[in-house]
Amino acid sequence: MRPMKLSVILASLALLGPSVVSLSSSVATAEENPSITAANPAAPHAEETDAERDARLAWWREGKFGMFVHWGIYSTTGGLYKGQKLPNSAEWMMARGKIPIAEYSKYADQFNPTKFDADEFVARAKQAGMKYIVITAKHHDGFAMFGSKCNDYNVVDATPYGRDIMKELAEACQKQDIRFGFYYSQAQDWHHPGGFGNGWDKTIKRVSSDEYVMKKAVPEVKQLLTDYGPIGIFWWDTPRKMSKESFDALHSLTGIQKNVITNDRLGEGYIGDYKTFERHIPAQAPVGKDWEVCMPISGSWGYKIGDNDFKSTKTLIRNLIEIASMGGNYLLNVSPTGEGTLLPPAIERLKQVGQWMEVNGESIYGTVASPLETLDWGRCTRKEANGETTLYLHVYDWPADGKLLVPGVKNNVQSASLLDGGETLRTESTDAGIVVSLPAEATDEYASVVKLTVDGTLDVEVSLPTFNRKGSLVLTADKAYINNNEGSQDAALRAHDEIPHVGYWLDKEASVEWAFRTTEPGEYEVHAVLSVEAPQTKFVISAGDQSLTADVKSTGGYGKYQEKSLGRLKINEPGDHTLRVKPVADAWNPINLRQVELRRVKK
Ligand code: FHN
Repeated sequence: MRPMKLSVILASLALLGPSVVSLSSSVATAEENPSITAANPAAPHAEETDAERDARLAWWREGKFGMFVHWGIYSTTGGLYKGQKLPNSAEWMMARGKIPIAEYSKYADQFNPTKFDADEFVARAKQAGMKYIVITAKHHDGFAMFGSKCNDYNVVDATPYGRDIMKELAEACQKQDIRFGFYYSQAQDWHHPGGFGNGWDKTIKRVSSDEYVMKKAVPEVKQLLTDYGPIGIFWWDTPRKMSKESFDALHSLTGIQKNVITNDRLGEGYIGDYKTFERHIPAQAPVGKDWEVCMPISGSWGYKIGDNDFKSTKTLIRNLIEIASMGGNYLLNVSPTGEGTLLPPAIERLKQVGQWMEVNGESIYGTVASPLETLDWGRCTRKEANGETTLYLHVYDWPADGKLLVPGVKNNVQSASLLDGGETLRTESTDAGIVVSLPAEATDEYASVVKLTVDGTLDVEVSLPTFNRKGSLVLTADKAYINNNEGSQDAALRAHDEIPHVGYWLDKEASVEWAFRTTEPGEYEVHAVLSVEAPQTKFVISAGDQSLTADVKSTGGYGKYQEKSLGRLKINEPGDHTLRVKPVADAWNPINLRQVELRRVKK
């Protein structure tokens, strides 16, 4: 089918018009909420000033901590198919089990979460200290957890439950002052004949992805951004190659809510408002970017029978602290069952995290990255206001001698105290930094927080790998961030002869990246130490808008590492950059990557 002209798409968007019909009256509609406007074909936020952007992201940067929810008809099965456990996350069961659409759709008949209570659900997130909720309005299986107006494969029309869960949650969030957001699988849709990802159901009479986008994704995204009140976040996922028209159409819809915040997973260069990391905390924070780590509280995103891999409360609290100390947000996922409740281990951990946040929330909310180097006793978050800086020292390892060194800080101390209880603490300024005298006992088993306020700002520069005097920069696997795609074999850090490498890199959607700094424009030879078993493999190395395609021949086996010269890269602007290695989808064969080296080309 000939790709639809943008004008045709926008005309059809306009046809959709501002829908004012909403299923229940209490969620604000376009009329009642000026921030909800008719489809704005212009590129949302294109004209936005930095100040306007800061204002729009302020609540999100202040909130730091959100709840992610993966819930769908797959939750009725707990990931079991014909009594068999399927690999990976439960929401991928249709794909892992290669379940035909006709068979999978029948799970909707069983979806009846009678124990679900939207107010109680939101209250649980609020008690845990979470400031926003992002829930799967539609995941890859194509099932809508809201009353989709463009097809009846949804919770209102296709389940015995028959209620619009998204509407009830939107209301509960408004009542409890929790920001509400939608996850929407814009490309993968294993139910629609034009959706991406269903290669196993041979009964599908395929149509173009443009048709899928125009007939399903666009009307649904529009409905979600029009009929459910103020939407704080729109969370795209697993981008796939679509037509420019389709990307533009989806992107332009976010103009319906001028304050909505979007992530970086729409694809096609639509980087959104913040960068996402999944399941792992990056070794280095992306510089100058807003970012968020999403992570399951257990192993699977969707509810999975037998998934008892719950992270401890200690791990969850220290993840939140770690991420905040690097300047990021934490989106912690929970997995409601088919009945609409959370499992006791999740409820218990949320409660305990909430108890810690009750006492220590000030050391997380509204903080920014620690200016200090890696601390051996814990982590640090920071707030700057009214000409003074407050450091929140999250102590994991309470010093036996009661002396806590805050290295490198020379500022005059105003005050120091324990956040829990407020006990005043003595301090001493030394050449090494400020030494805080602590009482004998830690105040908390997870992290004891010391509040240290000093005059002025702390001008400690965040260090990033940069070039040595010879003009060389070596980026090793152990310092890399690995972007994995869910459901696939995880590319991960491994080692041969105790030398770390990124290995098991079967998935062509996975990529590896490093943050680094240059101090001058330059051209660089790119060398890599790697091993390849297959006769040949291709991947792209990019930094900013510059990239090169590496075409690498076999090294004779995964254990046989060679240094390969891959070509040159120009980096015109001095500053902070991200070097990314990403497979060429149709020419990829796995490699084990030990390191990438940039060598400045002498002028
Ligand atoms: O495939 C999805 C997966 O099911 C889950 O939704 C995660 C959450 O970030 N995202 C994709 C994998 O990257």
